Amino acid sequence: MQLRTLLSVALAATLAQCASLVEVMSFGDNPTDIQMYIYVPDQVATNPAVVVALHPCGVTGQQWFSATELPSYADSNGFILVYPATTHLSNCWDGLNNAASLTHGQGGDAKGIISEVNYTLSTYQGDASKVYVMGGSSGAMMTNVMAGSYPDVFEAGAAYSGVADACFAGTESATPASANQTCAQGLSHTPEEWGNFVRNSYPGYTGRRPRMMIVHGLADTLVYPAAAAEALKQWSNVLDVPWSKNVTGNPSAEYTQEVYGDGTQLQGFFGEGVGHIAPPNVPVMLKFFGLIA
Ligand SMILES: *[C@@H]1O[C@H](CO)[C@@H](O)[C@H](O)[C@H]1NC(C)=O
Ligand SMILES: *[C@@H]1O[C@H](CO)[C@@H](O)[C@H](O)[C@H]1NC(C)=O
Ligand SMILES: *[C@H]1O[C@@H](CO)[C@H](O)[C@@H](O)[C@@H]1NC(C)=O
Repeated sequence: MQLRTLLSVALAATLAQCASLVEVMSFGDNPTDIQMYIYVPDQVATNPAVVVALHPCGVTGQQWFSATELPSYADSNGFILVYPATTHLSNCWDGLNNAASLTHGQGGDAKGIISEVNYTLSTYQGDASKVYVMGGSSGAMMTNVMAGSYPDVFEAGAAYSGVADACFAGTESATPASANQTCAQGLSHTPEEWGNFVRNSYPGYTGRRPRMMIVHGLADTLVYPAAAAEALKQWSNVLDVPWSKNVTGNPSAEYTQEVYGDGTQLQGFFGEGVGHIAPPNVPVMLKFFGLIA
């Protein structure tokens, strides 16, 4: 009996020390009724960086939390993870409406995501100059949308198996079941046209733009690899960094890295035999973000 009490006290103490993903019910302006989950590591840094992680279609925030190594890196490096989640459009993000997510301050899921960032920065005294966004598939598409509509918020982004910002503009939905797959099958524009979509999503903005990493599998038959090539055309134009070289076998044998400029602003990775979704290589991403050495 005493031993059991002792054990349960010890267990409770262990659990109390063990950070977990928790839902935040109220976090500000939320026009499309998205959800917010947050992971604050036990050893949170002073003025922590914030990484927003956007789930693929059909997946919950909790499932995306379990899908990558981000939580263990948050534990060892003290940054906060935010997992927005949507239950609408088959759990796909709504990066398709010029009157909402595709325009700065106009609403949509994007505005709820920005409210989650604001809530996190103010609640945990986060560093507003170190806010990052990453995502897989629909989350990658939304990563490019967030970087386009809110360049003032995000320092850098990483998109795994997504499409360029505004690629879905004017479609009825951005789910894999939509009749209109023009975008996912590699809708092509000139770099200048793609760049204009980004510039038009925040007219008059002249500040810095998020640095971007674009990752895609060459064996992806759902969102064609051409979609990632289009996203690279877009950010190359917006960030004004030309392609400079390819490095084969980086970070692993199946990948070729496309370096733009000196690689600090823009990088692409294409994986031979890699399907949908290209698995996020978390340390490579965090090095690009500047969150680990
Ligand atoms: C987030 O915070 C910024 C800076 O304080 C503010 O301009 C913006 O309106 C806020 N956005 C939302 C959606 O709450
Ligand atoms: C299909 O989607 C593209 C954008 O991805 C859009 O430009 C085009 O107008 C859409 N086609 C139809 C028939 O709605
Ligand atoms: C990198 O090089 C450019 C220019 O030669 C090609 O157009 C790309 O296809 C190539 N990228 C990959 C992944 O091989």
